[in-house]
Amino acid sequence: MDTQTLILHLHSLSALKFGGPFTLKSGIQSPLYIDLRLTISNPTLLRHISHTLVSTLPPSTNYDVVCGVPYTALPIATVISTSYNVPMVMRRKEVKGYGTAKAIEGVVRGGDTCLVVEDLVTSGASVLETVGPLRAAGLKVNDAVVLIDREQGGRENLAANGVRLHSVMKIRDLVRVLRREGRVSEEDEAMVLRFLKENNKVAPSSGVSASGAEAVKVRVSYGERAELVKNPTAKKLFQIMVEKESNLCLSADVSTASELLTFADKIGPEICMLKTHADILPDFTPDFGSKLRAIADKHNFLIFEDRKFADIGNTVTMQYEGGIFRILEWADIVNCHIISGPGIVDGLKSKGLLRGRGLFLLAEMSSAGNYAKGDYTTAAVKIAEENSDFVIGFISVNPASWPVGPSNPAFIHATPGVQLVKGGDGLGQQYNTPYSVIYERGSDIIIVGRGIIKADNPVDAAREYRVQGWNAYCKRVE
Ligand code: S5P
Repeated sequence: MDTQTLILHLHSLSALKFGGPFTLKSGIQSPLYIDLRLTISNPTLLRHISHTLVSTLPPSTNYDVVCGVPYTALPIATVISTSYNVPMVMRRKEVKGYGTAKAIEGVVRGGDTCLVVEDLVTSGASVLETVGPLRAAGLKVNDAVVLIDREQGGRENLAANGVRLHSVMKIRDLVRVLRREGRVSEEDEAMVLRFLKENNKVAPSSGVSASGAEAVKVRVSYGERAELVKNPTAKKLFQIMVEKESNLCLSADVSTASELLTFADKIGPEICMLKTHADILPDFTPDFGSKLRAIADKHNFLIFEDRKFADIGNTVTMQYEGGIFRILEWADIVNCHIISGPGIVDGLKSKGLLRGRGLFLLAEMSSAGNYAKGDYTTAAVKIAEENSDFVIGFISVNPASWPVGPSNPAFIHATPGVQLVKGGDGLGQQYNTPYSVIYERGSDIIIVGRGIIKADNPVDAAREYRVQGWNAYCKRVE
C-alpha cells in the first residue's frame, strides 16, 4: 500500500478529523485531530502501517529490540515485532509500587539498541518520556519511527536528545492528498496550513503552556548567575553545577546513616548537591556530619539538610544549631516553610549568615492537594527578595507559571517530584520528568530520590538523570 492509499484509508476510518478546534496534549487548539487508535479496528490497515514504518527506516538503521510508545503504538510495535521477528519491550506508563517496580517490561539486555515506534509526533514529549526509561534500563536509543509528523518541533526536540526521527508522512502531505482527492475543503486545508505556520515549534509540554513558559524562563547561564549572587554557598553551587555539568540533587532517603554514606560516595560524581533527612537515620551519630562532609569535599557537592523548619524564629535558631543533629555544623543549605512569617528567616539567618550558609524557602510543594500556591508563593518570593544575602532560592514545582515568574536569576529553583516517567507514588507525591522540570517549568535543579535509590543500578540511573537534566538546561539557555 502506498502512502496516498494509506492516507485515504485513515480518512475513511475517521482517524483524521478536520474542523475543530481540538485541544492537543500540548494544550494548543488545532483544526486537525488525528486518532490512530482506531487503526486497531482494521487489522489489514494496522499491518500495512507497521510494514510502512519499517520500510521508511534507512537501511543502515540498526536495532535489536522495538518499543512502542504507550498506548496507541503498542499494537503497531507488536505487529512489527512478530512480522520481523524482533523482540519487543514495553514501557509502563505508571511504575508499579509493588512487585519488581520495573519501568520496562520484557527481557532487557544492557547495550542492545532499541527502536522506538510512535503513531504521531507533535513536540516529541511522549517519545522522550519513553526514551528516558529505556536508556535508564541500559538500552541505547538512537532512532524513532513515526507514522505522522505534525511538524511542530518534534524532530528538533528529539534531535536535541540524541534521537533521529523518521516519519512516513508529514501533515502537509496528508492534507495535500486529501484535498486533491476532494476529501477536505479548500478552507480546511488553508486552516491547517495556517495552523502549521503559526505553531511550527512547540516545546514538549505536560500541561504548561509553551508560550507562557517561554515568557518567564531564566535563560542566563549558571556560570553567569554565579557572578550575580551575594551568598557564597549559592555561588559555590552554581560553580559546581558548571564544573560537573550537573543540576542533579540526590535525595538520599535511605534507612541508615551508613547506607547514606555509601550512596553519597557512589553517586557523588554525578551530583551537585545531596539532600538528607537526618531525622530518619536510626544510627545517626555526632560524627555523621564530618563523615558526609569528607565525601562531599572528595566529590565536590554541597549538603542540603531537608529539615523544613516551620516554627517561630527563636525556636528554629535552637533547632538549627542544637539538639543531637547540630545541622548548622555540617549542612551547607537548609530549607524552611514560611507559614510562621518572615521571623523564621530572621532566626535562621542569625545563625547561618555568618557561616556563609544558604536557605531555600518552600514556595511550592510537589504533593497533591498542598496549600503552597498563589499568594503563599508570592509571599515567599517577597521574603526571599528582602533576605537575598541568606535566601539562595526556592523549593518550587513550576516557577514558569508563577505570576512573578522565576524572574530574578540570582535565585536558584530546586524541584522535587522528579522521575523519568510522569506519575505518582500512591501517597500524594507527583512526578514530572527532568525535561519538563528544567525546560518547561523553568527550574534549575532536579531533586531525585526513589528514581535513583530504588533503581536496579543507582549509579547508571543517576547518570541518566544528570544527562537529562543537563541537556534540558542546555536547551533552555540555548
Ligand atoms: O514539596 C516537596 C518538597 C520536598 S523537599 N516534595 C518533596 O518530595 N520533597 C522531598 O523530596 C521529600 O521529602 C523527599 O525527600 C524528596 C522526594 O523523594 P522522591 O523519592 O519522591 O523522589
